[in-house]
Amino acid sequence: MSKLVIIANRLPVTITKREGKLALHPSTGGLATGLGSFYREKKGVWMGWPGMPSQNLRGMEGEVNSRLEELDCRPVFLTRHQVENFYHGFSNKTLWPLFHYFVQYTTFDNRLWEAYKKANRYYCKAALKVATEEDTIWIHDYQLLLLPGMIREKLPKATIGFFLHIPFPSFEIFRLLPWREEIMEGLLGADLIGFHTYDYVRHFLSSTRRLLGYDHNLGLITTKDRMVKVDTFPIGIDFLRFFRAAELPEVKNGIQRMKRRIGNRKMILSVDRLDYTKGILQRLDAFDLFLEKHPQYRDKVTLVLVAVPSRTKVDQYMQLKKEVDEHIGRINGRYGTLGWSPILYLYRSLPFTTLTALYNLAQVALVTPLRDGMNLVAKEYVACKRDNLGVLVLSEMAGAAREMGEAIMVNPYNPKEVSNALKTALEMGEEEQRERSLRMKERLRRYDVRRWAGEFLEKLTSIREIQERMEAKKLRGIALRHFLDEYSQSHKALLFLDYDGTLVPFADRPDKAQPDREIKAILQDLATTSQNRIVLVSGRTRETLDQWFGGLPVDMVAEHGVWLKEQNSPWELIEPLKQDWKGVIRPIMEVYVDRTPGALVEEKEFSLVWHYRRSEPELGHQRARELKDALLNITENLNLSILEGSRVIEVKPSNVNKGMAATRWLSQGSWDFIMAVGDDWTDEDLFDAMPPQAYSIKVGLSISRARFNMDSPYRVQGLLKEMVKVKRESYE
Ligand code: ADQ
Repeated sequence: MSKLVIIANRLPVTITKREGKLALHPSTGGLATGLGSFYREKKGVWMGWPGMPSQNLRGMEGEVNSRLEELDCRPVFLTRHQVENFYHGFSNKTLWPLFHYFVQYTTFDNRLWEAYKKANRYYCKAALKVATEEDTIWIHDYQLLLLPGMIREKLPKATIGFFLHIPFPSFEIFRLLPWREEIMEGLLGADLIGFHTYDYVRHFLSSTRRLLGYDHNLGLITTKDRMVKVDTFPIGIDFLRFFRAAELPEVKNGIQRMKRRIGNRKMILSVDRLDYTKGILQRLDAFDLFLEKHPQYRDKVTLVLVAVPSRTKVDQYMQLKKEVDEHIGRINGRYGTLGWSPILYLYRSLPFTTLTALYNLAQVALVTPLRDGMNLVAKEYVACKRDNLGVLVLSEMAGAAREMGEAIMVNPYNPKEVSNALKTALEMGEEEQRERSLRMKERLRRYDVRRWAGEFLEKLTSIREIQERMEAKKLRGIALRHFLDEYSQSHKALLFLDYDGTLVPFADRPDKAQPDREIKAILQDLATTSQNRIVLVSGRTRETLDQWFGGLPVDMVAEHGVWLKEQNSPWELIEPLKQDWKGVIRPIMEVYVDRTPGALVEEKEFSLVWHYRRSEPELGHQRARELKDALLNITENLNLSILEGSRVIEVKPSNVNKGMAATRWLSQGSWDFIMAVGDDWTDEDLFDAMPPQAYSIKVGLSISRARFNMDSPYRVQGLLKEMVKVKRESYE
C-alpha cells in the first residue's frame, strides 16, 4: 500500500539529553507546528534530523529509533560536521540570507556547497530505505533543494512534491548563486513545486526560463522529459487548536498571571524566532519613536517581546542578540520608571499555553518582518481572539500580507509609519476591530493547515494523472508495434512531416537549422523504399525549402500553407492572396524591434514574422504579449490571424493554414496509411485535418489534439529509420 513520506530537515520533535536520559520536545518553527498534527492523521511517516549531532547520541541510536518510531518518525542522523557545514553552513549562511534578500549576509563558499550536496545525498539514502515508487514523497524547505532530483534519479516513477516555506527571491537575487542551475535542476525532480504566494511562483518560473530555457503554460513547465507543475499554496494553521486555546485552564491561569504583571496597561505583543529577517531591531526603533512622539502612552502600554533563541552558532545571530539586548536596555533605561518597564523581554521558547495566553491578552500584535515566507504568528494571533478584539499590525513584506488585507499594513523599514500604525491600533474602535478580525478569522478557519496539506496532495495526484495521460499517449510499446505493422503492410502511404522542432531540434538561430546528411538520407530512403508520398509542411519560405530539400523526392508546403509544391512541378499559391496589409503591420512590428534588443522582423511572401529568439527571454515574452495586444484589433478587420510559435509572432492571412494545405494531398487518392508529425501549435491545424485512422504525432510533452506524443526530434528520426527498416524487411 502506498504511504505518505514527509521529509524535512527537522523532525516535528527534538531530542535532548539530560543526565544521560533522552527527552523529546515538540520542535518550534512554522513547519513543525503547522504539519505536526496532520501527518499522523494521514498515517504518514516523517523523516528528518532529531536536532542533536550523532556523536552525542552514540550508543543510544536504538532507543532513539524506537522512541521516534512510536511517533511515526524516522531519524536522519547528522554528524557535528554536517550540522556545522550543511545546516548552519550552506542552509543558514547562504540560502537563508540570500532568499530573504540579505545579500550582505550571504556566504558563497564552495566547501559549504559540497557539504550541502553531500547532506542531501545522505537524506536521499535514508529516504530510499523508507520510501518506494508507490509512495507519495513530500519534501520540505530550503535545506533540501537538491533532494527531489536525487530521489527522482533512483525512483523515476515516484510521486514527489516539494514545498518551499521561505520566499523564492527575484531572478536578480537568485542569479547570484554560483550553483543556481544545479539547484533548479534539483527542484525540478519534483512533480509539484509549491510556494506561499504568487510572487514567489512568478520568481521561480522566471528563473527556470532564464537559467534553463524551460517555458511554462499556466505554471506547467515542460522539462526535457517530464511535466512539472508550480503553484501557490499559502500555508494555514491548526485553527481550532488556537481558537479553542482560551478554554484550557492553563491558558486562563496564564492570562490572569500576565494581567497581574502588566496591570491596567495595554499590551503590545511581538513574537518571533530571534532572526534578522524578522525586523526586531527596526520594530524596537519604531516603538522608541512611538514613546517619544506620544508621551501620553508612557506607562500606559507594555511591549511584550518574545524571542526564541535560534541558530545561536551563526555569527549574525550572535550579533543580533547583542544588539537586541542593547536596544531594549536603552529604551527601558530612557522611558522606564520604578513601577514600569516599557519592554518585557522573554528570550526563550514558550509552551503553547503561555504563548496563546499572550495572544489572547494582547491588544496589538506587532508583526513586522523585513522579509518572511508567510509568518504564522500573524495567523495564530487572529485565530486566538474569541471576542474578535485586538488589532494586527502587519508588514507588507510577509507572505501573510497577501491574505490578511484587513490588518494595518506597514513598511517595516519606516519607523514613523510603524509608530503611527501602533497609535491607530491602540485607538481603534471595537466595532472596527471586530469587523477586521472576523473577516480574517473566517478565512483562517476555512483554509487551515489540513486544507493546505490536503490541497497540495490533491494537486500532486492530479499532476501525476496528467503525466500518466501524456505517458499513455506516447507512441511506444504496443501502439508502436501496431504502427509499424500497419505501415509495413501499407501500399500507399502519405507522410506529413514538419521540419523545425520535429525532424531537428530548434536551433538558437533560424539560419543554423539546415538539414544534415543524415536527415536527407532518411528522407531519401523513406521516399524510395515504397510508394510513399512525403510532404514537408513547414513555416519556412519556399526559397529555403528549395535550397535545403530541392534535390529530394518530396513534396513541400511553405509559409504554413501559403505555397504548395508537388515533385517536379512549380510552386503554387494555395489561393490568390493579398499582400497590401503588410504596410499596416510592418511599422507596428518595427516599433517592437526597436524596443526589444535582439528582435527582428522577417518578411515572407505572404506573412510577416516578429522573431525574439535572440532577445533576453523575459523581455521577449513581455514584448510578444504587448505586440499581440497591439495587433489584435487591426488583424481582425484585415482578415489576418496571429500565430504564436516558438519565440515568434507571425501574422498571415486567416484563410491559410497547414491543415488546409494538407487537404490537397488527402483528397488525392486512397491512402492506406497516413501520418502527420509536428511540434508547434501551427501543427494543430494539420492534426485537425487528419482522418480518424491517421497517426497524428505531437513532438514534445505538451497537450495537443494529436493522437500520440513523442519525446523529441531524435525519437522521430529513430522512428523514420525504423519505418525504412520494416518496409525493406517486408519486401524480403
Ligand atoms: P519561521 O521562520 O519559523 O517559519 P513563523 O511562520 O512565524 O516563522 O513560525 C514561527 C512558529 O514558531 C509559530 O508557529 C510560532 O507560534 C512559534 N513560535 C514563535 N515564537 C515562539 C516562542 N517564543 N515560543 C514558542 N513558539 C514560538 C518558516 C518561514 C515562515 C513560514 C513558516 C511556515 O520562515 O515564513 O510562515 O516557515 O511555512
